[in-house]
Amino acid sequence: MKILHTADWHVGKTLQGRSRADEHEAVLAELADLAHREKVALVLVAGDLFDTTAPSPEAERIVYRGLLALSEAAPVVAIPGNHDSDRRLSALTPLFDLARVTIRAGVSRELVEIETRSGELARIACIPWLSQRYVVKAAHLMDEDAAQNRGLYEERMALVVQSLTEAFRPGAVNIVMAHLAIVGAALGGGERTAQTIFDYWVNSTLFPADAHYVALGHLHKTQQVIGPCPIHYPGSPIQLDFGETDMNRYALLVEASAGTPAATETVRLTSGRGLRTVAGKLSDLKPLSGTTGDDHLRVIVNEPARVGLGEEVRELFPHAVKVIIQHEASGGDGKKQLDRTNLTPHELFVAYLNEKDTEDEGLVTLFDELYEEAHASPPA
Ligand SMILES: [Mn+2]
Repeated sequence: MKILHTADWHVGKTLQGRSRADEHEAVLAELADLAHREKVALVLVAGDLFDTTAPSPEAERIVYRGLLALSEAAPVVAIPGNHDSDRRLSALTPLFDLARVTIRAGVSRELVEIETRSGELARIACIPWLSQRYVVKAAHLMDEDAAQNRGLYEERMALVVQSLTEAFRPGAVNIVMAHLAIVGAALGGGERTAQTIFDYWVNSTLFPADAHYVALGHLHKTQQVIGPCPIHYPGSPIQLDFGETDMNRYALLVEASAGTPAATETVRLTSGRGLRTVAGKLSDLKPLSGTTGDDHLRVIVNEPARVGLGEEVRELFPHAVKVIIQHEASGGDGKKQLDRTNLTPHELFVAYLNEKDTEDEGLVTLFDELYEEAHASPPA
């Protein structure tokens, strides 16, 4: 049977406040076209459909219509990722069931079964994103050191995978779909930092050799992971972050049968706009004007700051979403030190991210949550 595997849509993600809704709409339509054209028997969406757990109505419209459009080509099975709200998705489960879209928001021993028109059976063990706090009991998180907790997380994830895949059956196409990070795999860029730290990485050896295919989400770079069976990340369908090195985006077409391990083919997706960084003195940048197509640009200008420089750069590059003026002062004292004395922890963290040239609202929210948690008064 032919399967379309995609993940990490991150619908709702903006770029310096600019909406990317049109790109997301276009790329989901491109995926639905691909599913129709290739007559796939099954579509797998391995988490991070949304960029936040509280998406805008526009983001919801795009994702839900995208899922429905895919389901017109073939049955769809989806799991939440670390950016999704499992509760929001699980609330919609009964409605989506009516439309051949199965959303598995929690862990269940009952595998999802999809029978194709030709009578082939796919059995899918679904493992949505599980936080360390969920998998390793809170008490352990407080007692043990980080390395031990990582071990515990991995150990318990292995138990989860094992207990679900025990239900694999000869004669069916046995699939694991999961949202997690595998040791040795490469980050694509734009993943949420706090949840890509090594606490959450597991070894590919926890997947069983009798899985015909492991459909992963979480890392944004298209890649195969070495392991006991075919294990793949499709990557995000549009480029999400300036830090991403590969501008090409893909979906995976998987050919699987009960008799052989799956073979995959990468299919290039072209709907999203590129994210590109150009850097140099104004004289270096001028010749590049008009050569960058409709790519979103980050422009780093190596000139002393002066009034009007930003506007000049934006005139050269109308698609510039970020202009950074970065002049290495000769003999100066380097970066101006920020006066930190009167800043709140929230402001300090935002200032730190700015210094690192990172903008991630999700990360700031996570920081705020953790800070609150750490300072909450203990129960009486
Ligand atoms: Mn993701």
